[in-house]
Amino acid sequence: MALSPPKIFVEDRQVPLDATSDPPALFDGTTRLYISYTCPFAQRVWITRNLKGLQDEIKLVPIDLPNRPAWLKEKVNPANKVPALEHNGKITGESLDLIKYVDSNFDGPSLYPEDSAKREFGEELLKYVDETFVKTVFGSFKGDPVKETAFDHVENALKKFDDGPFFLGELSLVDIAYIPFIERFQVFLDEVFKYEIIIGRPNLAAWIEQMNKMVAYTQTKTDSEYVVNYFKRFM
Ligand SMILES: N[C@@H](CCC(=O)N[C@@H](CS)C(=O)NCC(=O)O)C(=O)O
Repeated sequence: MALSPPKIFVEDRQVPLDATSDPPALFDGTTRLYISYTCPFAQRVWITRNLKGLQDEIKLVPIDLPNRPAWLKEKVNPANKVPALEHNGKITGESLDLIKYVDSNFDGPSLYPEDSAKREFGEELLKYVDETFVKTVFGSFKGDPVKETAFDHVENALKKFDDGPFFLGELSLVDIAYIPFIERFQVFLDEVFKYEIIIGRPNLAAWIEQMNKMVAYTQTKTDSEYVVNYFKRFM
């Protein structure tokens, strides 16, 4: 099913819960997505929720991770991480599992095409993103030029289906999996290494431009200054 235009639904950000905050009324039937406003993994699930128009069904619970409440580990997620989704009396973690879970178990436009060739390529790209792309680019901050290969891989992947500017032609979970990291890498590599990831990569440039037209995504973006300062720790 083709994706209908996203609802323009801009939410105010709430003050994140910290070590002094009480937990929400856990397992009261409310569906809650525990995030940090700066976490790229949590951002994937947050974008998925927004694109499917689930702002009322899935309540966001922002956490102040550096000063996180003890109940995050004790009562919500034994891994002590975000994202975590509280739904139907249980908690699930892991962003790549969660975006599929939210897409399959809630209303709203489907974010994964039915076409088997697209799904097969989608699975390949979902495997590549955390196992190779993110690791390779973070590794390059220490001065290794292999970041070129990782962005070229993305550029070539974007050429595969020409029925739209997205990885699988139409917008899908694959775009959602990559954008939080590409957003951050673009800012950081430009600011610190004067390396512009879109130069010589027209498909990547067009894709970033399209992503930035979606309020469901743009309202989840992290402040550039924060990204630059935070990523310096990986140099
Ligand atoms: N593989 C996990 C990674 C989640 C993750 O590392 N989240 C970070 C924030 S961006 C976190 O909660 N870190 C807290 C910690 O490691 O103590 C996923 O994809 O959801």
